[in-house]
Amino acid sequence: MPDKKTRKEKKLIFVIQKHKATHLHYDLRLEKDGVLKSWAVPKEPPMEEGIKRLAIQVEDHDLEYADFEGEIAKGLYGAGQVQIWDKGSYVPVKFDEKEIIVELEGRKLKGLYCLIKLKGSGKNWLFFKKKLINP
Ligand SMILES: [Mn+2]
Repeated sequence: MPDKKTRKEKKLIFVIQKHKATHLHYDLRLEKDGVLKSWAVPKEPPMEEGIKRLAIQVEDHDLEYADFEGEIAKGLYGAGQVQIWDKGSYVPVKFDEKEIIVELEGRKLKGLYCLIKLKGSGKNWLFFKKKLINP
């Protein structure tokens, strides 16, 4: 059984960047194996249980990108304003190819969140706050 100290050492970066590109979306990023695993969420990420959001997996980003805010110039991929919408750390509970459960410690998103890969699709996932069965 890992003690509290061990859990603390496992804290990893989590960030959500609000991105006003051609279509407004929210880029959810989780540090994993030295990169930021990334998903584009077309609607505001849920702060409460009971709301499920589509999350489209996109290419990994460098860790340094977690601090990026500013303007991506016209003509470049993703042109538009990027601002950090939420940032903090997370503790992985489960992290595999089809299911990710994380405990988020952000300013807006706190608690257990799930990313579940949709069957038959290469990159579509569902992102939602996990219902606590025994609170
Ligand atoms: Mn984006």
